[in-house]
Amino acid sequence: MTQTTKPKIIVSGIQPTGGLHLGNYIGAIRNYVTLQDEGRCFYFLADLHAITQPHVPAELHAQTREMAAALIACGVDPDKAVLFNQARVPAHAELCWLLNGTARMGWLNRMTQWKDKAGKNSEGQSVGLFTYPVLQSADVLLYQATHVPVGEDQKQHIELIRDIANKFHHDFAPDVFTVPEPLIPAIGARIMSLRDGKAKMSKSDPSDMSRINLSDSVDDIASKIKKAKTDPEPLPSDLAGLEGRAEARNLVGIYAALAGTSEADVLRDFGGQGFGSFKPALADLVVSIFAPITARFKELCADTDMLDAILVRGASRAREAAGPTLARTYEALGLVK
Ligand code: AQP
Repeated sequence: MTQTTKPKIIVSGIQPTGGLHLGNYIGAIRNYVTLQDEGRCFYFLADLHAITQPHVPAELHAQTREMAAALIACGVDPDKAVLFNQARVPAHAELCWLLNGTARMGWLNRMTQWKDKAGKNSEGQSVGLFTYPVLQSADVLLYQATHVPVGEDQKQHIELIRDIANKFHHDFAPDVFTVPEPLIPAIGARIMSLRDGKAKMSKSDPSDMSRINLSDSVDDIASKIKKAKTDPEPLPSDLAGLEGRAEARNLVGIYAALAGTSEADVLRDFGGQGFGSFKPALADLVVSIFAPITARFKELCADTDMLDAILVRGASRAREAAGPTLARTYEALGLVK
């Protein structure tokens, strides 16, 4: 089915494997909020993905609820978007299994996230970590998504979703799924660690100093930015001067993304100045955006009944929306008539 004839359907998820951080916010969640007024949105807490790595069962439910609070605090409106956790919608796991017959080992083997996470110990990883992108395909294809807002790290997985949908159409039946497009922000698509300009800012980084969390205090944010790794040179006046300076480029990119301006404009304002003056300005900007969200997040976290009710209602809406695609997939595979 061509997308031009269809209204926008937007689907994306976030793992409740830790707190929401600045990379998630700039790379994906800000976009979730904007897109709510542009189409039908399904935003989910990827708790089924979270169990592909070691986790503490007693903590997962609370973390899922907290991530729901974080999304709402950022501006996701559960009356506009369908907000739910995957585990309450069994169609995700079901469609994942059905698509396992179409996904190819070679495709999954090429995924850089798999290679990065498995490292030298691929034999010791869970099968779920390997087939993680097939579950992602199910997440997106179930709802006939036209667009998937994600950070740059997920671009390869969206390509894989497209490959799986196209192969399924070729092998079994046309037009069962919509082939989705990624929506990746022009600025801030890959926010890097504050400790290493070559590593992605991530919830799973063992160093808390590598990221700014939604739960951080104003002092934490100022201190993390003050201690962020940089080099001794002042900021250059143009983009060419950031060549080979990954940490400086990352901080300039964060500033530009949050100020809604370009990296070139940031350098026009701060070029020639040292990090001693740039870092406090960046910290003030981050605090001005995160502090109100953090305050709201803390209020929401206190109301667990309300958060559970939102997730139960979201799951019921998601189950209803997922039903027809799941049924068509069973039929196309010859499993039911
Ligand atoms: N550093 C980032 N810059 C821009 N976007 C990012 N995203 C994640 N990190 C960055 C985007 O946020 C959404 C949720 O992704 P996730 O739940 O996989 O987030 P994470 O922080 O990367 O989580 P983990 O558990 O720590 O996973 P790994 O180990 O993969 O890093 C996605 O849209 C993602 O693109």
